[in-house]
Amino acid sequence: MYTQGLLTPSPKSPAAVEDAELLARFQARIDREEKIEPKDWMPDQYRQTLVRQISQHAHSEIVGMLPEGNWIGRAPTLLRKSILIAKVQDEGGHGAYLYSAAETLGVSRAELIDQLLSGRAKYSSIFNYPTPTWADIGAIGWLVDGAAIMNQIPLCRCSYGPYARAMVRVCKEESFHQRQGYDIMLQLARGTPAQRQMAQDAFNRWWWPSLMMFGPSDGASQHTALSVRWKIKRFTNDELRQKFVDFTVPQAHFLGLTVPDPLLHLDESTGHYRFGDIDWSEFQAVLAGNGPCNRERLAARRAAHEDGRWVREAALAYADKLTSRTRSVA
Ligand code: FAQ
Repeated sequence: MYTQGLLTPSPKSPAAVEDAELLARFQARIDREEKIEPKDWMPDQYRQTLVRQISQHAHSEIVGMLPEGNWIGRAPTLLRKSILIAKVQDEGGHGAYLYSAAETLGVSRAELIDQLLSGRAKYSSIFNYPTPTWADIGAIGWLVDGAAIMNQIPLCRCSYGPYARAMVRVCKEESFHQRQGYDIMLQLARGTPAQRQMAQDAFNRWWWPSLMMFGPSDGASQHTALSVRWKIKRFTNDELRQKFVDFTVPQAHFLGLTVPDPLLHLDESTGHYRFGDIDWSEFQAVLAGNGPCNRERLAARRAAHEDGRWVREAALAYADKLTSRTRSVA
């Protein structure tokens, strides 16, 4: 889709000394809302920030297939099953677009996947939680995809062209995902007392981890200031978290669910919902690999990678065969 050949010198070469003039011109392009494209000059740190964020995002989509994949064989109806299969496939597609976008920055997909499987790369904390009931599938669609949309709509205006363009389609699909999740919750909320309780329990499990998806609070976020200056991020973590709370609490009320936060209240003077403190020690534990499902998730990805080895080898052998045939004809 995109070439990896850069017309500008490699950022590691002496010719790529990032002098003040180049940086000023680069910042001026960003300020004029011009898109930065793969072959354009960019500061090394801009490139590194994008590789880090886009690859973590890609890994999140791929690992994010697992909690819901767990329910494909147990979805309550044929319709729910086919919707869930489509959703999980979409997430795999999002991972593929995002790895392609990262590759435009000069890093290979194989290298990125190796970082994930060796445990060196991060992926979203949210996918380290279990899905014990069908209501968890509703909660993921409603809350996790809802949070993902809140975060990703502004990424459609990210300064880096390939990432911004990939996000447009991703957001359209996430919107369908969010609606299907809300629809599951609505059906459970209108169901028997046991079904309503199941919906409430899943909501209790996913509410706080969903708020953590937006990342550390602004005071603790290492990358936000620079990413906002470079228009990779258009909003800070806390701004997006607040938007999500304001958007989601009325939806919870419509479902007749109770937000599991005794401190939550509407601040009439600002129109924003104020919420209690997030347990950042839980967030840090999940990031350190000690969440409820971290080990299980990585083990599943490693097994899938091994299972797919023969496909990669066969594809490479076929590509080699085609190349040697073309050579012998020429
Ligand atoms: N989990 O300085 P900041 C989805 C890390 S996709 C794990 O604030 P930044 C679709 C952060 O990487 C969900 N790590 O960092 C779906 C950094 O670590 P590093 C994924 C986290 O980048 C739905 C450190 O903490 N979405 O849900 C988390 O400026 C359903 C310091 O943080 C994206 O990736 C976290 N929650 O802001 C799929 C969106 N938060 O690299 C399947 C794109 C922070 O220094 C089913 N990413 N960290 O070692 C972003 O917007 C940003 O990267 C943030 C973090 C906002 C996540």
